[in-house]
Amino acid sequence: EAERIGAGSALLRGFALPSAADLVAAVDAVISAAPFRRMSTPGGQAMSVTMSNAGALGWITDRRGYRYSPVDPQSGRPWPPLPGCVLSLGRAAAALAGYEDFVPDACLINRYEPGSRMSLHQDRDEKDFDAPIVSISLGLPAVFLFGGLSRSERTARVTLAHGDVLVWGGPDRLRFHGVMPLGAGEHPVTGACRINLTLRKAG
Ligand code: MD3
Ligand code: FE
Repeated sequence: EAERIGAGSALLRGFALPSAADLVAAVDAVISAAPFRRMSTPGGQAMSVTMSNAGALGWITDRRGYRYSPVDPQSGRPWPPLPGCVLSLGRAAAALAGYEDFVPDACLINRYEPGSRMSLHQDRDEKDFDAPIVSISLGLPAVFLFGGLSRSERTARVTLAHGDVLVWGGPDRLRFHGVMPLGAGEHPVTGACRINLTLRKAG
């Protein structure tokens, strides 16, 4: 059932489908307290994806750099708590992929509109690279790119659809990865966008 896409990774197609309605409602609740916003890279480029966070720590970027923050810089308040349905789904997915005691403290919420993309990067802002990252895709499909441990290695692509869950850990944790520009469309659950949740142990 789990597709291995690297030695430490698994693609669980449709794993989030039974809880998709709960997940979307949980995202809506988080966003009402901490709205999606467009952040800028340290170089000053606005990202095309809009973002928010839930959990003890949230990923942010601005002129001062990429980092995790316990407070939403837009409100000065802590990020909304990690929703229970997100946490339980993420822990179940991690366990299926062989990571039995995944305790995430951060959930980055990415919102893609048609044309939004994420260029090839590594996730290196977390303290502990031994913990996996769990990604939950909702809404419109996207073409996900995953490469190797150096930027120049060739990339493979996989389409991530509504309800798909990816677990990345072990030797795959530092692979370069990105998302191709989202195509236009309308999804019955999310409308004209894709939402990606990534659960991490950041601190
Ligand atoms: C592979 N998000 O937020 S999730 C990110 O679909 C990010 O929004 C993408 O890359 C998205 O940083 C991809 C899948 C993912 C997440 C983390 C990884 C794949 C990964 C870390 C290492 C290798
Ligand atoms: Fe990433």
